[in-house]
Amino acid sequence: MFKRILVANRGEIAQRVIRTCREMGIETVAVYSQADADALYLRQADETICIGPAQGARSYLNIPSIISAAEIADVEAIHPGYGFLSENSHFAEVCNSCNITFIGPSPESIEAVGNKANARALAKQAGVPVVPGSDGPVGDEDLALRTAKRLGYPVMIKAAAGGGGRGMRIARNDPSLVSGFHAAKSEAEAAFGDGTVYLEKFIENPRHVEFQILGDQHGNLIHLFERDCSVQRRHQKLIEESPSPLMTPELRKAMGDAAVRVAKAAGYHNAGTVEFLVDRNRNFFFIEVNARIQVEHSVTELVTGIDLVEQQIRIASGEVLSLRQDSVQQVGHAVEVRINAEDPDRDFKPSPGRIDMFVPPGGPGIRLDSHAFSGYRIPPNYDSMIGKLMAHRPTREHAIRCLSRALEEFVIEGPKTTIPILRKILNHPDFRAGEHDTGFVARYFAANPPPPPGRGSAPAIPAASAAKESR
Ligand code: MV4
Repeated sequence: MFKRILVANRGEIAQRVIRTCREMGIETVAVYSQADADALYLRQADETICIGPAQGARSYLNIPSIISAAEIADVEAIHPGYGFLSENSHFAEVCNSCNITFIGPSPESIEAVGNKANARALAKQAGVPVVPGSDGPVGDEDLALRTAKRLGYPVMIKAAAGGGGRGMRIARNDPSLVSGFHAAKSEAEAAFGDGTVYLEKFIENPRHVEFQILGDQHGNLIHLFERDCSVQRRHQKLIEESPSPLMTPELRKAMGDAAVRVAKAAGYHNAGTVEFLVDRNRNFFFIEVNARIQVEHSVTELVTGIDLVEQQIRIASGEVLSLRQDSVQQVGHAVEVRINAEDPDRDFKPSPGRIDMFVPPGGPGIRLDSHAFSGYRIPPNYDSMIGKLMAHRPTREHAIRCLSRALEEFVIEGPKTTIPILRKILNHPDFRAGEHDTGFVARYFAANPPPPPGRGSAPAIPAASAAKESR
């Protein structure tokens, strides 16, 4: 087992990785940017190294800085967290060539699944249902038009190098297909340096269901059941839960087997996620693989009792997976909300700055993973998530009530947060019924438009209720 690990990330996930390392008796080296110098989780690390200025490109994405820190601090491995360098095959390769273990998949599997057209082909070969679509990349207008004719409109144009909603276009007729084809291509070329696109039939308002997988370096691969992430806004997840309310035992078995087949076809080791769309008739279709630990991994930890970061570290050190498929069980129901410093009344505009008061909730069934505290200054340079609040209870109904209660307890004064909108969604009849799909948040905001700028959200309020304003 490793003696010393460098954590190449910040915020919630840096703290999360440090916590598990400490429980495992592994020393940690935390790297930080100048903007994060005051972060409290740095105190839990055995050593801290500043790797550059605030801008991500010059710190958390700066490969030479991070590798230098790793060499100076003499670590054996690097945990990349999520985002930043976590799915960068070049970084994984550089780590390996410097004799530092990258705690993640091999560079080859990162590449195999990072190209979504390739991942789709792998899934198809493995006998896993994919969305009806093009046979590989679509190189020109003519092939795009012929493919769309075969599929029938509407279709989706997707960037092979994209994912998470970037570089996608919907087309409902020939002219919009032609313009969308070129738009998606140039957007992907500019964003990823790769303009490859492919086509899929557009599934209207699907559910987003993903399976957590774990594979070791010896060919053992299992799944840890599903998460439902259908409550999203512009491809940002707001709420995640496990189990999925739409799941049946038969569907779970079929999708879990499919997730394992896709990951095996990619020679995957590490923790990972296999994403599916599920349509109205409970047909499921593979869409992509995420080659990292995800933000929402913790709902899986709650229902399975398995520490996924610990598993990642054990797998990277070469251990044989100690878990078998039939020893993993889903117990109870876990729901997670992402607390972001954003203003839901201002189109989720980031709301960085000082947290004047931070009173975390607690009590039975609650887990809070957050690096924030009273007096913490949220830097404007990174994504705005300041924590994840989760409830784990015997039933979905109970978990939602528990989480709702905890959100009411939660006091964050200073920045605007997503807490008020999360409370409204948790109490919404469609969410309570588990009948929401990926169109739910858009429909909610269409029915409940935010107040116009300058009025409505900031009335003169009595001092007694002022403390509740950011809730
Ligand atoms: C789709 C789709 C409908 N049909 N593909 C968005 C993010 C990326 N992971 C895949 N996405 C979608 N792909 C086909 N063929 C609808 C979405 C989609 C979506 C998917 C999951 C969760 C939320 C979403 C919100 C809008 C669109």
